[in-house]
Amino acid sequence: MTAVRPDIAPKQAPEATRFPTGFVWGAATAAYQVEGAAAEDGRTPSIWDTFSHTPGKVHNGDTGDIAADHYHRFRDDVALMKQLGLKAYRFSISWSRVQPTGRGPAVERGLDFYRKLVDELLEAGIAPVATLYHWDLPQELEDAGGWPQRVTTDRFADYTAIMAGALGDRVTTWTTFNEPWCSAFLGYGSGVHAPGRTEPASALRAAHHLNLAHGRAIEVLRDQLPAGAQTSVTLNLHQVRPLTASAADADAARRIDAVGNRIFTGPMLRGEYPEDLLADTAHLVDWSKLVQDGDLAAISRPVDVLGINYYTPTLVSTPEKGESGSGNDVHGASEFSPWPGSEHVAFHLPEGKARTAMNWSIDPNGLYNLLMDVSRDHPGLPLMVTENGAAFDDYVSPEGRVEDPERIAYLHGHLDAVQRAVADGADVRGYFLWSLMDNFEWAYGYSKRFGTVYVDYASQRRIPKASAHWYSDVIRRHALPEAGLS
Ligand code: IFM
Repeated sequence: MTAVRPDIAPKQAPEATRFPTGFVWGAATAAYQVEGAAAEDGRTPSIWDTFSHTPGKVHNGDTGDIAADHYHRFRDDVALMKQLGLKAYRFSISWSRVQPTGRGPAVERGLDFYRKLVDELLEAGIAPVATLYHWDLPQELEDAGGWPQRVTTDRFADYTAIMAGALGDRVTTWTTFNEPWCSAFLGYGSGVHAPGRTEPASALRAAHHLNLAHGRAIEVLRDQLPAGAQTSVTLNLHQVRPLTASAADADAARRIDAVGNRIFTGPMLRGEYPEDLLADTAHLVDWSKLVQDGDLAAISRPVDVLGINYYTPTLVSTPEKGESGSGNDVHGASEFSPWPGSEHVAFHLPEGKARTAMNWSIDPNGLYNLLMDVSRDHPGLPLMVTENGAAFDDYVSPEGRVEDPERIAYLHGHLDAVQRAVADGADVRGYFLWSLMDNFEWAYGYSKRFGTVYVDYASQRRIPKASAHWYSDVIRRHALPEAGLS
């Protein structure tokens, strides 16, 4: 065996700190958050256009009308992605851009935008990862009842067929839904998201129909996509922890796990709704009528990859006497609970942990535990971290730079957690940073910056933050630098 002379050995990270071969490095965005061009080329309003234009719903009255103008600047954005060395780009499709009324024939100009975006990505050597639905239901479908109505699943199946027909020859990774929990429970429960309804029963009905629409879309994708295409769904699984070791707090955690996580993983990955969820919510919906014959078989059609979004853990207890049932829920202020059947659960922020600009506590171990828990509960299911990142109060220095050491530390900690989970047996295939660039952060408008690229909204100038250079270096090495170094 030839000895390697240390003085001429390539400067490579040691094997243990490298990521698995084929590990995908990406960044993510979503249509309403970045595209803009809200009324161009035939696009009609989605529920988020209506919601953001309703006074008092979004911070500062911000809307996605222009956003980061990705619709017009996608070529430059792809060039930037290439410069940063990204291997994959996760974007979502605006349903009302391609099928303005949510039914009927597609608008070619809308489809063309996505065709051009995908071609540009492929040309740059970046894999497109398409999400069919990231919260922007065509307003006409909401007017007809929205996700609480079963018929919306028919519309989603038709829309999926249109998109598979238009992009199936060039997009190999498809995600049905992004975070259906938010669509159901923030949209129809607490009402802090579009369409802003505060109807606990409708939220549960929406959750079932989102599940069903997912299963039906998987069937359509499987029928239409070439062999080898990958299907997936992305869930924001809550890493729920009880505040104390008491039985009461354990029960609070169980309730939130049921209505936050197992309401999706149960039917999707096991073909059943959890008994405790059905019992906790029986006063709100008649599940025996809501779930029809064949629904569970449809919902549980296998996916190739499970996407996991993680930002912060969820710490819960039973409320002290006199304490309100919501407390520090990270999902935004509302007098209505997003957690039907779990109204009497209190939420807490852990003591002594650093927080992001969202006031979310920073806890990379939550990601490690989540990946390990899902691997244990669903062995053999490949995982992908489809979102992870942090908002901080970034600004441009007089020298024109954006220094974001807290974001670098956040990303380092969470990528280290991914690596530890992989070392301990979790089959994690990739990581998508949220977000490629600053964008419309829903009810917070433009006040929260999650991007690794800074967007000066007045000029639409892009400035890669220090974290973008750091991430680029991680991708190039396929490994993390020593802690603290960048
Ligand atoms: O911006 C959102 C994204 O749209 C969905 N996941 C969480 C992100 C940060 O809040």
